[in-house]
Amino acid sequence: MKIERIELHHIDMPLVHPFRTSFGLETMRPCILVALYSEGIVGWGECVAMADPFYSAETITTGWHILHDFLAPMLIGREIDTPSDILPLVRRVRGNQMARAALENACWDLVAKAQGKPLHQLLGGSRDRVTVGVSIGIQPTIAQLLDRVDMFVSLGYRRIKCKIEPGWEVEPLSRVRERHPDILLMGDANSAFTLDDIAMLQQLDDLDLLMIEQPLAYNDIADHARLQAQLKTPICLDESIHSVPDVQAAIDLQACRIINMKVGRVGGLTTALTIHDMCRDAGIAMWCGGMLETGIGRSVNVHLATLANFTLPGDISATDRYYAADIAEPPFVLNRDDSTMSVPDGSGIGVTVREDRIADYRLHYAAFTA
Ligand code: OSB
Ligand code: MG
Repeated sequence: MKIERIELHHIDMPLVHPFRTSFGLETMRPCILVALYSEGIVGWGECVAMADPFYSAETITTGWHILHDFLAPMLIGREIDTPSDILPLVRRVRGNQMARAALENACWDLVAKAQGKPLHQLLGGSRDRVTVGVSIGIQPTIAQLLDRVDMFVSLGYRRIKCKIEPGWEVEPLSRVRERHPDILLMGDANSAFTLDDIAMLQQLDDLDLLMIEQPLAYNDIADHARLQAQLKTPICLDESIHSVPDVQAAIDLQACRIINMKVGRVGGLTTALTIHDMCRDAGIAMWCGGMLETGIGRSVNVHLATLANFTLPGDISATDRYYAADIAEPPFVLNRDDSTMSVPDGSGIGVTVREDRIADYRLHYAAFTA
C-alpha cells in the first residue's frame, strides 16, 4: 500500500477528573493523532507523550517535532506491505519511541483494515474479553481515596491501583486493604523512591499487594534488582522499559517479576510483540499499561492485551472515567460481571473516529501529500 497522505492533529481534551501522580497533576490530556491514508482507507495512531517531560523524556512538543520534521517525511509516498516494514524505515530516528509508535500503530490499523481483519487477529491474540483494572491518582485525603476506591469497586473493577509517593504509601494502601480484603491491590510510585526507602517498602509486603510498580528511578534497572532481592512483593517495571535490550537487562538482572507493557513507551506494536515473547519465554508476567489514551490508543491496548502472556489485569478503564466526549466511538465500557472489556470485532482497531470532535479539540494540524 502506498502512503498517499499523512495528517497530524494535535488535540487537547479535558479529563473528567484530575489525575495526580508522584510526577504531577493532569487536568487536560493533550495528544497527537496520526492519520495515514491509502487506497481509500484511513489508519489511526496516537502519540501518548504527555505535556511535560515528567513521566518520560518525550513530550507533546517533541512528539510533534519528530513526527512532523522526520517521521512523516520518511514515510510519505512509501510502499508498505506489512506494519513491520515501518521499523527499518524509521530506524534512523533514535529514541522518541512514543512518536514512532504513533506512526507504526497507524500503519497496523491501516493494514488490518485493508485486510478486513480486527487488529488482534494480526497481532496473534486470542481472547474476546480482556481483564482490566483502574488506576487511582493521589487524593487530598484518605477519606477521599476510600470513597473513590469504593466507587470503582461498586462499578465492578476488581483490580485497584493506587498511585503512591513519599508520605502517601503505607497508610493509604493499608486502609484500602483493610476495607477491601479481597480485591487485587497494587501501588505505583512512578519512580518516587530510592533504596533508602527499603524499610518502608518492606512494610508493604504485609499488604498482599499484587505488585509494586516502578518504585525506583526511571532509568535504574540495577537498583530494582537489589530491591527485588529484598522484597516479597513482585516489582513491576514501567518507566525503565523502553526497548528490547531494557527487557533483556531486567530479565538478566532479575530486576522485576512483572512488566507493564506500554506500546508507546517501547516504540510500537512490532517491538511490543517481540517483548511479549521474551517475557513469556523468561517467565515474566505482563499486563497492558495505560497513558490516559483516547479511544484510538485505548483500542490498541485492548487488542494487544488479547495476547497470551498478558495474564494480569490492564490499566484499561472505561472511557467515561477519562473523557466526557471522546474522539472515537463507541465508548469502552466495563463488563461488570467479570471486570473485563470486550475486544472490538470490526476491522483494524474497530472504533469509529469522530473527526468533528477532533476539530473541536484541535490546536495544530499538518498534512503531507505524496
Ligand atoms: O504510570 O502507569 C502510569 C497515566 C499516565 C502516565 C503514567 C501512568 C498512568 C496511569 C494511568 O497509571 C493509566 C490509565 O488509566 O490510562
Ligand atoms: Mg506506571
